Amino acid sequence: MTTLKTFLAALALTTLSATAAPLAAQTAAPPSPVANPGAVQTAPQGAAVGPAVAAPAAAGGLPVTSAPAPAAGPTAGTNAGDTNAVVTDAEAAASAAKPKAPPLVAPTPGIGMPDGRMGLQDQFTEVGEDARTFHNAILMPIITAISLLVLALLLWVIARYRRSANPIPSRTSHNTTIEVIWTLAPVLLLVVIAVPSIRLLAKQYAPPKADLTVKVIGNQWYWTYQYPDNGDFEVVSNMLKEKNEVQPGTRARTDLDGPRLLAVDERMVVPAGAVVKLIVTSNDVIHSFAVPAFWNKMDAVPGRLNETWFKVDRPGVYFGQCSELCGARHAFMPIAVEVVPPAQYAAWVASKGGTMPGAAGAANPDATTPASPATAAPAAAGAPMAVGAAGAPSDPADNATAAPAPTTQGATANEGSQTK
Ligand SMILES: [Cu+2]
Repeated sequence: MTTLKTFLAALALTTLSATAAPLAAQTAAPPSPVANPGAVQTAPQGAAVGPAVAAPAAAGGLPVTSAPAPAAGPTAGTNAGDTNAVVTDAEAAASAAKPKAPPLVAPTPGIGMPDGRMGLQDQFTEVGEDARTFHNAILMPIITAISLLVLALLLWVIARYRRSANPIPSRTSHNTTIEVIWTLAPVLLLVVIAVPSIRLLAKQYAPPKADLTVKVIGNQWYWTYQYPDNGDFEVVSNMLKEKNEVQPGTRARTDLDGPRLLAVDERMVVPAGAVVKLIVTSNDVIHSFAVPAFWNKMDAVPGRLNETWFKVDRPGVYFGQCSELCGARHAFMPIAVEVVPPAQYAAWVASKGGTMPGAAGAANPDATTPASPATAAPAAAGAPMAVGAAGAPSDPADNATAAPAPTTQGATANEGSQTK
């Protein structure tokens, strides 16, 4: 156990040294004496995060995510799962044997992806349905009618008032009746459009109480998804390349993964029928999280938490793309959301080293509330050790270790899931 902690601390410090002061790396060199305070210090931070530490206290596992720097890129992110296992207070062997992930859900052609048809994609959220109806039944007919009316008027003027047919032009400059009509008609039309438009807008920004919160983070050029309600594990999602683009033996895209340029190695998985709250932010530049079949499009802005939501009842895979020009590989950071039955979601969470809230874990996937009381336990356990560590003069390693913590904290401290 102590060896594991030492190893973890060394790992954390080495990772950090890439971004933090080089001094940190030097301090990490003497193995146990310095490394241990580092390990001790990461623990209370994890405790401060809350739900991340809390649930496992009861469950026996301890997936603390404070160790890896989430901003450090795909490799660090991918390691997160393993590192979590190492931190576990229970036997390392037990956590090493994570349950296998449930099989991939195969995408349905034409659903949740473009398929050559004109118009909007089929919608799978209530907001999407409303928006699609609004577009197809109200906006398009009005736009078409106005365009045809203007075209007809133009043609009529061109034909009727051409010079050969109308040698002496009228000198009329005012006509009160027609002026009132062409002022009032557009106003009325806009009012008619405004009513369903504002209703739809309000619906998008008035989410029901969330069953699950996922923090979506844009990176150049991939997405990470954090699950604060399920032990705060993180999934790093990269586009899958074609078979002829990768080294032999490397995973390439198959039809089971999805269409070319949309398939990813790790999907965002959510339970069907649950209200999923997305907290959208970015690590570097502005991205945009967009899934057309859900009617979701939300900017991912560094330093800002944007919120959107969806609730999808139909299990399946739905694809989207980054929709804000974000750099060289903007076109190659697709989004894949896999909606699965709740039981399969639980299996997936377990395969990622996460935890389901509550004993049954089915009725309410929102972990925050049940987890919160447990937060006290690790904090209390960690406190004396933390004091001991703090008693030692703070060295550069302290600062270095503290640096990455805020990144994970943002995901868990949302009020919506706490009030649940
Ligand atoms: Cu982007």
